[in-house]
Amino acid sequence: MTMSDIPATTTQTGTPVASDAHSLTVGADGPTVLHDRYLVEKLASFNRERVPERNPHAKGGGAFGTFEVTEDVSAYTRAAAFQPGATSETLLRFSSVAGEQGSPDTWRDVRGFALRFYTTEGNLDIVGNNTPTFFLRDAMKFPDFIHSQKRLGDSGLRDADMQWDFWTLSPETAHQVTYLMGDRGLPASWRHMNGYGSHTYQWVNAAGERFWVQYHFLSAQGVERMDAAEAEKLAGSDADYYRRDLFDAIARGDFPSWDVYVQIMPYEEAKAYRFNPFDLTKTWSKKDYPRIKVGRFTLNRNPQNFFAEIEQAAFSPGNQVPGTGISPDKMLMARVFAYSDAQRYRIGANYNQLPVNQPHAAEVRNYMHEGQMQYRFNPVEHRVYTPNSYGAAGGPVADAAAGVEANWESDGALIRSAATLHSEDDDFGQAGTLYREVFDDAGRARFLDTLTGQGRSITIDAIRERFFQYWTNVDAGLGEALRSRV
Ligand code: HDE
Repeated sequence: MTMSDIPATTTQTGTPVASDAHSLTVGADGPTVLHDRYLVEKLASFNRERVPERNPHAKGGGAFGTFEVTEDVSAYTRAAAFQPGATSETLLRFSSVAGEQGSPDTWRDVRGFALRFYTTEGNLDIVGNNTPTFFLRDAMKFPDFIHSQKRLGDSGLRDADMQWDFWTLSPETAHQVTYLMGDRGLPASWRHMNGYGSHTYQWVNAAGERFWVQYHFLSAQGVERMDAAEAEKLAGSDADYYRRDLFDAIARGDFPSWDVYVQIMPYEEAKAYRFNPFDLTKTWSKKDYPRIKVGRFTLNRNPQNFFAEIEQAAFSPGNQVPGTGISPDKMLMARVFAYSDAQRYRIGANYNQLPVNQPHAAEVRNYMHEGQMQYRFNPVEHRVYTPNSYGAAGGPVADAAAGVEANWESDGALIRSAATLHSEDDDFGQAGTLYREVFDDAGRARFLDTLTGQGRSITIDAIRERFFQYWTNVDAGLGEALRSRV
């Protein structure tokens, strides 16, 4: 039988190979020869299939879509992607934080919500979570925090003692831990959760006026939770439950969407706001700064290749565009360094040349070149340096008017300090409000059950005592209830 209608397998350099199954040997049972170049190439390629997984946010999934601006927010930003009627291609990657690549989707965790807009002014990445806050307010603590969520040095096991040891010694975690132990820690699916930029960012309008901004992405599917018992069952029976749910929904044409809102704070109001508006452990009151609608994005295209398009997707909060930018949030400033650094290690120096990471609606023009796996290159007449005297043919010239950057005034001595100047800055206040005023009775009951289980899993008395004190600081009644139940 001839198989000539099926194309022949080839080597990586395009030469047809004689067998998919048999190595070249000396006689039927003789030694395998080293010059079987196809066998060697196949095994070598296999050995190099994995890149280092993200540390954290290793387990995830994602899809592409379209963002459309339905309102007029041009008074606040000049970014082309946010002008009335503008549309941009988007990429959204969801993830869990602590688990590794193969870990069950339905373990309780905060969920990553990494959103990219491929805009005509370059890629804009808002790398957020399904919570509007975070555990910390200084990047110096981040590696320790993630270590405490991951695994013990000796046994390689996850460990409640180390999680609660870290949390209870770091009171600024209380607000986010309240979110985590509440219903947000177990969403019904990725489609049924909101996303948040979490940090304060800056917008700049065409007149150069500056605003502080918080992004909210509200699920059009509604926010739904999963029962703890169901989550535990799924963790065993369908570890990829969220990944499957998203992929299947898009494959059947049931496209999930999110409404994009912002809270806008006039630039000058930051100084006197009752909370430090750049403190990532806090939210801004929606009474003070109501949500303003911007538009909607819909996920309508599954990846064709998970590794190339999702595993190698390289987000960075530093990817901002003219009219958007970062703020003096210490965490955000550190993230601008950390993400690109992680990608250079994880994927390689030229990671931004990969199809998923290169801009799709803008051009790249600069004098950076070469390095491992260079793929893109400049037109032949470009100089390899700037300044040069060759005019437009010689290559690009930076333009201060085009490259509008977020900015703010800052002054002071170099210090290492937690000091803050805002009247209501504390660690437990907003956590208490979340528990008492945002959770409903049923949500509070579930929260108490979850914390009871957590408290019982602590094996060291001093840590358990701090656990009681931590929750007493959030709410005295809650602390008492836990003392009697754990
Ligand atoms: Fe991340 N974070 N992070 N993080 N994070 C990473 O980036 C980091 C923080 C978030 O789907 C890493 O490529 C530091 C806040 C998401 O690809 C790493 C600090 C928020 C994702 C990293 C933070 C996040 C990451 C892992 C403290 C929400 C997945 C490898 C200053 C507002 C993105 C990588 C994706 C991933 C560092 C804090 C969300 C190591 C240093 C706050 C959604 O670079």
